[in-house]
Amino acid sequence: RGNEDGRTGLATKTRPKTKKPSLYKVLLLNDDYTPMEFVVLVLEKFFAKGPDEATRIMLHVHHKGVGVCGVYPYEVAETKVTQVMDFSRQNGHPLQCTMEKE
Ligand code: TYC
Repeated sequence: RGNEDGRTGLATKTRPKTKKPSLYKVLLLNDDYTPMEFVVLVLEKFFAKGPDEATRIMLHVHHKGVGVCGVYPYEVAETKVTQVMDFSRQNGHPLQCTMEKE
């Protein structure tokens, strides 16, 4: 619609109905104990990465100390962090996952 009401001629506001949610990066942190294959599994299982991309991200974290697994709206990012932390603890690994505003 435009900025004028069709019947009354009164001004109306043209504006997208919804606002975009803020996005959050989900980060994996390096440690000395979590097996590389487990980190690859986490990236495949919770972040829908294929084997090559998962391995690339894992090696990036291994060498740089931190890396981005994906970017999501707040609640999705929060769920991924919880899933990764729970799954890692269930399997006896100290892997750390966190999030930060993009
Ligand atoms: N540094 C670990 C090792 O040498 C592998 C690893 C990679 C751990 C990425 C955590 O987020 C991580 N086994």
